[in-house]
Amino acid sequence: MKIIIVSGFLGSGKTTSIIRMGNHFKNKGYSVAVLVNDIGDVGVDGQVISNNGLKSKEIPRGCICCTLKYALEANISLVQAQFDPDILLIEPTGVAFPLRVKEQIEKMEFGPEVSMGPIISLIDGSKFGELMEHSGDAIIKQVQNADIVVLNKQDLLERDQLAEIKYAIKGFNPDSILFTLSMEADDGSFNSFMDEIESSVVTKGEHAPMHGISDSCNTVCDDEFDHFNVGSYAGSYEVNSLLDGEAASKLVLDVMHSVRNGIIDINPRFLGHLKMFLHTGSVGLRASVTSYKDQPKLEFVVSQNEDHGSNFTVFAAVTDVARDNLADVIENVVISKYGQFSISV
Ligand SMILES: Nc1nc2c(ncn2[C@@H]2O[C@H](COP(=O)(O)OP(=O)(O)OP(=O)(O)O)[C@@H](O)[C@H]2O)c(=O)[nH]1
Ligand SMILES: [Mg+2]
Repeated sequence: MKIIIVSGFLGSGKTTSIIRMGNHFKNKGYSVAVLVNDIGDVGVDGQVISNNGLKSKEIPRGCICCTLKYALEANISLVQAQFDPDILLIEPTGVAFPLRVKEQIEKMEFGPEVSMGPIISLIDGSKFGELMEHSGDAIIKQVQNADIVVLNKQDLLERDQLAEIKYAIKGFNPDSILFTLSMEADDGSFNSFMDEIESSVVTKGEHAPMHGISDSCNTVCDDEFDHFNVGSYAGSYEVNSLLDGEAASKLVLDVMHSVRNGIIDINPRFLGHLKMFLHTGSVGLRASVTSYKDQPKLEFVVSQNEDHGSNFTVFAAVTDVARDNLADVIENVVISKYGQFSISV
């Protein structure tokens, strides 16, 4: 089993990339599983990934590079026992430094059948300036930790902006391989990117040595949250009826607009990720906002889950807003929709 870490700041496109990469690998005959780590108490990405046809496990509530390193080890073993994939894609949280995740895995005792592939770091080109202004050192460190850097969301950038950002990234990590991509667009660059990943998976991954886990990095992890100054909150709610597509979109858009406005009242220039997933019957609806500038983006996926009830998960991790304030905003917005949509906690 080859492990590939797909990292990058909140909302940079990790889950989008993992779904696309995973399905690309599957089409080439590899078996694939995904481990996703969310900062919040309830995860969103695991549901999105499994609704897109990939086997996944979620590790919520913290960071797998330190406080959850035992959960990481247990989950890698579980994935291996249950799915025995050729490739395991790991999505750390958006505030993680991926080299630490790799180092933790290298200390685990998996034996020669588990080895490390490349670290990929994504960067959202459309927010490059603001990200650098807010937490430049930490963003640079994520780039420096990578073997392969993806300058993502090229569809939102002009040609001269792209050239400037590429120049800066090359300066941060001259040894990395840099791809400029749009993970959502269908052009040839994605195939070149996947050719590079495939060749490093097949030929270059080193075996993970066996050392046993060290206990040394809890404080470092707290630093990571500090580096980005991100607060986070997640809530999960039951919807007591099945909604059709129109009602589902209305609920998600209503909540998204209200939560986004509530966060803007606290931090008018927030960066991060406000994301929601509504699963109702055979429909999954994913919604996303990655900064104060974004309008909500909705995406329907046909649910591949057996469970045909309805549930709704709301997650926010944003810069310079405390967790309690995020909790107030989200809970108040959801409560205000209770009557209209028959939601319960
Ligand atoms: N325009 C554009 N949007 C993209 C691209 N890639 C991802 N997105 C959008 O960016 C948003 C965030 O994408 P995700 O894949 O959820 O990002 P993430 O890094 O997994 O986010 P977290 O797990 O919350 O840190 C979603 O609305 C995606 O649709 C891209 O290439 N172009
Ligand atoms: Mg994600």
